[in-house]
Amino acid sequence: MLTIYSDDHHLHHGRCELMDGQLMPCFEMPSRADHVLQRVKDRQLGVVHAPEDFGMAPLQRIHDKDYLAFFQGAWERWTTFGQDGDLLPYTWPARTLRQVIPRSLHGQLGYYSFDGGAPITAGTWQAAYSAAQVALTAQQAITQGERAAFALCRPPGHHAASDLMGGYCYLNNAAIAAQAFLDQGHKRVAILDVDYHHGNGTQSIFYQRSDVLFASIHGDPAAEFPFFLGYADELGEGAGEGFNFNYPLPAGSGWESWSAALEQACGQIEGYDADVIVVSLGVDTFKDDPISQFKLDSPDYLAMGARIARLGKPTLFVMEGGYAVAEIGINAVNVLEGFEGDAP
Ligand code: SP5
Ligand code: ZN
Repeated sequence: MLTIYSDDHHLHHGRCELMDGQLMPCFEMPSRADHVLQRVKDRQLGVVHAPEDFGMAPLQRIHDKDYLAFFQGAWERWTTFGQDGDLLPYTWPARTLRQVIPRSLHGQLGYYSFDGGAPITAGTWQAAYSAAQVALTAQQAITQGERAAFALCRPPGHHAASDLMGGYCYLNNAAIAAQAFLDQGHKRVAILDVDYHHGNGTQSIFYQRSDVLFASIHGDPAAEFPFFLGYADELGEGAGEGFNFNYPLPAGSGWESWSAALEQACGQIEGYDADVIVVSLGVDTFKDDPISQFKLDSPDYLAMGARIARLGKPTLFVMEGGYAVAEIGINAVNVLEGFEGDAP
């Protein structure tokens, strides 16, 4: 399988995230992608190519123009305050407050984010821009005839909405790629999100549309980040009604219950008759993940890939979460090897 990868991800190395009531060293770190790349090479998965540059237009198909301009310029504005440390939001337009964009940098950052988990550093824009180009380059390879491709994106994307960053995500790589498939003539794209966390950004982007089906298996939002989206009764709205499927599972879920949910998600995707599948590939479902509560083991990822392969469609894998850094490469590449059916 072809892998697309850019070294630019190293430009994003946040120091701290606000999580569980505390400032903590970032779990989303550069070594994550380095380990996945190393495993791709060790297992001789296939060639690794650098991304092409498709410019801003495909990003603007998903993200609000003002959001992109804000994100691109935020670091520069922060430095004019004499600051050179990570920039984090600290106040948000919650209930009772007006959704009006203020003039202040911090006000705007609160407006364009939903949590304190996505620090902006000097290189964050460039890293996120390149990750989106990684997804688009892998997407192009599939339109040119590849059965499957792996977009080794970092930072991840599935929590990012059209005008919101959060949950380590800034640009929604999977959504950008899905839209590119449609813009190039595909009619129906299915996004299967297997990350431990609900893909709130992706869901919100396509919630009112029938040309992208979204199915996500994740920790129950009543107990787990991102808390405010991802329940089973969210089925889409308007033209999108019947094209959104959430499978929230309790803490402690292992392969037996997880794979039963996968079976249901795959059933929906089969009924939809998608032209192409985009997999939001997070491996934070792993039993030793430091911030997650599922119990999948490394061999389970082979079975996951094999089941996705049985959908029988061209498939784009887009890297999302996974924070057990020592095992992230094994688990992510196991999905890809399971898909290709050449597992040991
Ligand atoms: C892409 C992605 O996986 N983003 C995840 C962002 C999660 N941020 C909040 C995590 C809160 C974790 N709480 C863990 C409690 C375990 N002690
Ligand atoms: Zn996650």
